[in-house]
Amino acid sequence: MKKRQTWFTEYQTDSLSLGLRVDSILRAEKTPFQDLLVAETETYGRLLALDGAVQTTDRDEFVYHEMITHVPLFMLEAPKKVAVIGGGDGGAIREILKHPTVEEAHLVEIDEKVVDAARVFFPAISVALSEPKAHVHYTDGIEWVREARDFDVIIVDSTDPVGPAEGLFQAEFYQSIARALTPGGIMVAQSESPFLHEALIRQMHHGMKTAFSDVRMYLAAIPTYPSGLWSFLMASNQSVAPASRCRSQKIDTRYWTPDIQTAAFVLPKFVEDILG
Ligand code: AG3
Repeated sequence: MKKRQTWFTEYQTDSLSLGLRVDSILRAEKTPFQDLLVAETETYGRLLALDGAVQTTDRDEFVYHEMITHVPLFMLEAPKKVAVIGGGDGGAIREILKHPTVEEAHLVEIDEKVVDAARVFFPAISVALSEPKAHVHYTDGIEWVREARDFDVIIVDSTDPVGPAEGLFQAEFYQSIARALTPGGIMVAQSESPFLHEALIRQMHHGMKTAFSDVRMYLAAIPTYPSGLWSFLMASNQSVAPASRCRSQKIDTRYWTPDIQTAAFVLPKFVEDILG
């Protein structure tokens, strides 16, 4: 008898989808904020989806988590206080805590159920959440940032700009992040795909320019995200360059290298054109 096939499909746009064959569904629940799904896929290992959108898979999570953290952290000689808004799976915190100067890594996640699923089903991603330097806050990132001060790096590891994450893509939020950073502090936000989300990227770029003097984009290849080409916007009120420790400090990574640190900012022409 032929084995019945189950597929997970993300409808990325009205006319585009990604399908992954699934061995089993490990968790499917409605949290107070969103639909959460954990499935075992054949090609990419365990998958976490929120409202039908892939957030992370065991096989390609390293690209996103290394790139959203090490790129800003290696711009500074000695980052001490770092916050992640969203990112309830803990992958960004794991990478941040590889930097020995970091004293506090705060995770600000609105949905406790995401952290719970990560602890149960993604032990290798959530591993650092119980370290003493990790502080987990279950609250709205927008409100939390209003009170936050003296952060060296703030990372916006959000879902797509629908539902709970919408406000994380607005100019007011970036202004409030600017107030929460040290004078040379840096913010980074995941900014979706240059192939599919041109208007959103422009909106984010303009929004960040209202709060920061230096806004730059960098890219990484993430196969399970829409189009596979993903972007990040980095902003600061001082012009930043890779710190010298970027080449000397040994850090265990699989995507990030000192050369990637600079190469990721080299943009294809069509991406430069989006930013204008
Ligand atoms: N943040 C999600 C990036 C957006 C993916 N979008 C999509 N699949 N439509 C990732 C959280 C990982 N810590």
